[in-house]
Amino acid sequence: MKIALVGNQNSGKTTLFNLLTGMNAKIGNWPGVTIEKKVGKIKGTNHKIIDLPGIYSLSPYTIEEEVSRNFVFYDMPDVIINIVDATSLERSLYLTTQLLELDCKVIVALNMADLLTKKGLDLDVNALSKDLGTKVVKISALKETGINELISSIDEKFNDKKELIFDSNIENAIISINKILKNKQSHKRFVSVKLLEQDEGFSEYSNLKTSSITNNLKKLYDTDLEEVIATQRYTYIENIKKRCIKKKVKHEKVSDKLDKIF
Ligand SMILES: Nc1nc2c(ncn2[C@@H]2O[C@H](COP(=O)(O)OP(=O)(O)O)[C@@H](O)[C@H]2O)c(=O)[nH]1
Ligand SMILES: [Mg+2]
Repeated sequence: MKIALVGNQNSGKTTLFNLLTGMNAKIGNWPGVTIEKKVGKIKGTNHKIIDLPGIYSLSPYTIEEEVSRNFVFYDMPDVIINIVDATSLERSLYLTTQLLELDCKVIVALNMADLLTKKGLDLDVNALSKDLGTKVVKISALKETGINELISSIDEKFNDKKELIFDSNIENAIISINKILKNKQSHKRFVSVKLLEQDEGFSEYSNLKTSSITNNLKKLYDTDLEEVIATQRYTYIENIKKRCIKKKVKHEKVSDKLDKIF
């Protein structure tokens, strides 16, 4: 199987990649750019794993985002491991909502689990997994916890993936565009959203009919559709956060209080 490791910068991608592969990686560059490409094999399996450049979204604002998105879109990995810094869920889930729109199995690896308690946070993995409709595993790449569960989840089947549902105007436009796209087109939902966002990287999929759907939808909002869609992603993430993150009440030790005073 071909596994893509996708996540924000500093989410622990390199640490996890090295741990999974045991440092047996082939290091090169992505074609045409001086961005490091690392490919290895997950220890004890036949799964090939590719470390993708650190990114915050699948929108083409940086070369890293372009490389990563081309890979997940065109190279068709069997599984995406989306590594997420569990201590900054809000920033990370934006990318997750986009990855879930692809026709690809996504496993969310909640990394830095060891820091949650220190930060007085608790994360409800089951609630998050239910919300996203996909496998969520708490791990610490540094402390090497949760790694076996992560590896074995690669072979698990879980088909109840839930994409975020936009407002009904947008959802109806997605349905209309889906009908126009070629039957064998992969990642239909992702492509439809990109056409509504008028993302230039996907203009080859647009035609008069899809443009007219996009233009009609645009008239319903004051701001551009890319912004409307982004805002709805953030609202969705905000709601997930409320359900899944629990702040623990901190019982400060006397010594901690003294530390603050002096
Ligand atoms: N506490 C803690 N630190 C981690 C964990 N995973 C990675 N780190 C640290 O986070 C920093 C960024 O990790 P790195 O693997 O370079 O992230 P990358 O930019 O996504 O490749 C490094 O200092 C790592 O040691 C973890 O599970 N727990
Ligand atoms: Mg790295």
